[in-house]
Amino acid sequence: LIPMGVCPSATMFLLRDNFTGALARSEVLTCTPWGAPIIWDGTFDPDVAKQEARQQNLTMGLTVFAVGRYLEKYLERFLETAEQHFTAGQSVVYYVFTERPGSVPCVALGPGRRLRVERVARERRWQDVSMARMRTLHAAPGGRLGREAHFVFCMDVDQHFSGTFGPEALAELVAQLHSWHYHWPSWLLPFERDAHSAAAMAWGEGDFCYHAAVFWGSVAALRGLTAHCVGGLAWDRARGLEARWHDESHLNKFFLLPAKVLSPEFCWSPDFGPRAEIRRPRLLWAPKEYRLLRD
Ligand code: 2GW
Ligand code: MN
Repeated sequence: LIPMGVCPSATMFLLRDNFTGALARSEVLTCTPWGAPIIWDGTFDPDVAKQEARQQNLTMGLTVFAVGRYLEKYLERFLETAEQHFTAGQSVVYYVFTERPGSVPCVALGPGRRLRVERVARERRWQDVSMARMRTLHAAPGGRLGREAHFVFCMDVDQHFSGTFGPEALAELVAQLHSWHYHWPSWLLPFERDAHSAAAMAWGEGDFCYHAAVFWGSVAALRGLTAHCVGGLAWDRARGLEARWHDESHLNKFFLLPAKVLSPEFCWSPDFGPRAEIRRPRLLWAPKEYRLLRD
């Protein structure tokens, strides 16, 4: 487990975010050293969050890339389970980026929910497929997404929803604790250490490792994030470098002090087995089939 920390602004965020049971999770860290809440199951009232989002009449964008074999393999289940669990009852626009718009499965959508398909080029190397997402996401607010969505969730497609994923997760910019590493000491975290890379983290820098399979925020905040990552990726490429975890390394460099952090319950792998602190997983990773898919 992550050691318990002292949170200077605990009372403040209890009041501000209507936390009902933060003390019920005294066994886990519910606040970062810089005062940002870490959202665990039981530390928020889902109804309050839902009501607030409805009152503000927010539209959520959800972007997902399904290129090459990932389209047939993952997209349908991702969308079907999103319809069941992702901000139910609210206005949602899915943006599916693929090189084969005609092959996107027809998924029945609830009222107020739309799906848009955007064409992207297929990169040759898989590392480029993943990294090119940052460029596409950076350009996206210039199109329909910028006019339609207030908040944008960016997700990997090789996962599916297994529990309510909703407004409790909203904030200007949110990072997901990586469920591989949340209980590791920070010096072991797999940050980029090559000082020549734009994603390089100095020893002692970076308290947590964040997962690029889910990040989100306001459209404006995401423009800042994607600009940073696009710039970092270009910097590295110009020097013949590629960060250890590609776009994820640059995301971690950007996310030194995120305003809100989600517990690993929100993006969990069933392969880890049951753990006392993981109560209700919200997104589950598909089994990694790297050998099969990366050739
Ligand atoms: C990527 C790697 C190897 C083979 C295929 C692909 C691939 C990815 C692809 O053929 N088609 C495709 O649409 N993608 C998209 O990129 C898809 O949305 C997928 O979920 C995403 C990231 O690739 P993924 O899920 O295979 O990589 P992970 O789960 O190991 O991801 C983490 O690390 C990546 C960088 O290495 C990214 O930062 C990712 O966001 C992280 O979760
Ligand atoms: Mn993935």
